[in-house]
This record gives sequence, C-alpha cells and structure tokens, in this order.
Amino acid sequence: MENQEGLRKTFEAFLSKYRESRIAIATHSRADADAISSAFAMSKILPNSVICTSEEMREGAKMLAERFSMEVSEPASLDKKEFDGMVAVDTGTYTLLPDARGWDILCIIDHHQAEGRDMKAEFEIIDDKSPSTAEMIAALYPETDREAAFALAVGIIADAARFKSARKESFSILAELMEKADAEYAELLEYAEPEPSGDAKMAMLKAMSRVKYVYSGGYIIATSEVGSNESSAASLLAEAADVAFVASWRDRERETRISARAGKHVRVPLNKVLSEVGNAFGGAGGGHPKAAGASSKEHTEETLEKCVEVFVRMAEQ
Ligand SMILES: [Mn+2]
Repeated sequence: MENQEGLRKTFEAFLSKYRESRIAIATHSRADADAISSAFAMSKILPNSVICTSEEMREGAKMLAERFSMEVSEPASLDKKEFDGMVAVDTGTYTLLPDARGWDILCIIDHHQAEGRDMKAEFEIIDDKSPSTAEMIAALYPETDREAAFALAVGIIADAARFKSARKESFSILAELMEKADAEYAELLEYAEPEPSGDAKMAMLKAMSRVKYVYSGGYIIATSEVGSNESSAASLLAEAADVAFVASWRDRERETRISARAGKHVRVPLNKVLSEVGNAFGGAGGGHPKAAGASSKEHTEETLEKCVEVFVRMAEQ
C-alpha cells in the first residue's frame, strides 16, 4: 500500500496549500453517482467551493443531488475571475470536461486509466486500480461527515458494477461509510442502481431488436444502435454477449457516441479499443477495461465496424 501513502501525502499537500481557496469542483459531463458523490465530498472538505457539471446528470446522481440539496452549476456559467482554480474529480480529460479549458487545474482526483488523460494539474491523485473515485476520496479523507458518507457509499456501489470490479478495500471502506451514514444496503442501492426511466427501458429493448453479432477473435461481439441511453443498452447486451458496442448519433454535436461493455473474462481492454477508435475518427475515447466510451465524427455504422475491427485485432494479438 505504498502507493496509497503517496496519494495521501499528495492530497495533504494539496489541502494545506488550497483548502481555503475559491475552487470550482468539476466532474465529467453526464455526471454519475461516483462523479457527483466525489464532488460533493470534496465540497465539504473545501469550504469555499462550488460543484459544477455540464449536461444532464444521470438518474442516480440527480437523486443524490436532490437528497442533499446540492447546488450544481454549469461550468460555463462560472466566472473564472472569481475562483483560484478548478479541481477535477472522476475525470482527467478535456473530452469529458471541455469547459475546463482555460482554467487553472489545481488538482485531479481520478481512477480512470491513463489513455485519453490530457489534463495536467499541480496535484495529481490518480489510482487506476481503484474501482471508483468515491473509494479513493473515502480513503484519502476518513473524517468525512454523515451526508458525504452516504453519497460516497452510493458512488462506490454504483461504480463497482455490483462489485464485479471491487477490491478488498472496497468492502471495508463501504462498511465504514455505511456505519457512519447509518444506511442500509437496500437504501443505498436505490440510488446506486435506480430504476431505469421509460426511455432507457425502450432504448434497451430497441438495442435488443437491432442487435447484430459476430463470433471473432474468440469472443461473441454484439453491436447495436440506439437514439440515447447507449450505456444502459451496452450493459444489457454484454450480459448475453462477451462484449457489446452500442452507438448513438448525436445530432447537436454531429458525432457518434459509443458505449462498450465486456464480461469479466474478456482480456481485451475496451478503453484501449475505444481510445484507438476515437482517435481514428476525430474524437476521443477511454474509460475502463470493461466499460469504456468514445466519441467519433464518423457515422454510427462505420464507427461500430471500426470498434469490432480494432477489438478483434487486439484479441488476436
Ligand atoms: Mn468513476
């Protein structure tokens, strides 16, 4: 656990320099429970901070924000002159936090892999072995209060994907947070895995009706296309196939968004696949080995073909 000690020292150095500074705590667009709970816990540690995130939050994040009456601003609406800098949590890439451009980034706390990380900060607290940023913050700052403990517990459960990606510490840290929050698992799970919206359910069904699959490189690879909710659809298809790539065309951005999921036995890291696909098509990609995302300036069909091609090539290496 030498690495943990190093991370803690960096965190302490960051706090002793910037604790009283005016800070915008920002996280990736379409914030999830891990992102918003991490931002919330940091906002309790930094008394002169605000939380910001762009685009609509995911359901679990929205529920947490409501429960704790969090004030969440659009990063673009903040006046940089009123702040000393930005702290980025649960992301380190401008692709997922474009409004961070032009900000002085004081600290990054993140658990994503290095691919696609293009932000630089004075203090970088990065642990790509951690299943969630919430778990990192809970370990870095055990003095967290009852509300932050509840939120971080939700973040840990949400990002560990029912503990498929959990490690030993995830359970001990979660148990401590539950104790502090005085919360039962069932209640936390309502936030961590909220009932999908009607739109999400329909997107999942559409993804199933349009699914195509191939057996290549030793894996069953499913692809599909939806109007939205591509990550829910990809998770669902990956329950049956070994790996799933789901595309969604975004008219406003004129780009394809890809969400990819893989079963735990799949040895090809999807973040590497999607990083290559994003780069090939004028976008960007990254994430985790079993759950990754990308943007592409190509249309959905071409992008999906490329995903399969890159995945199979890596599988055969
Ligand atoms: Mn996360």
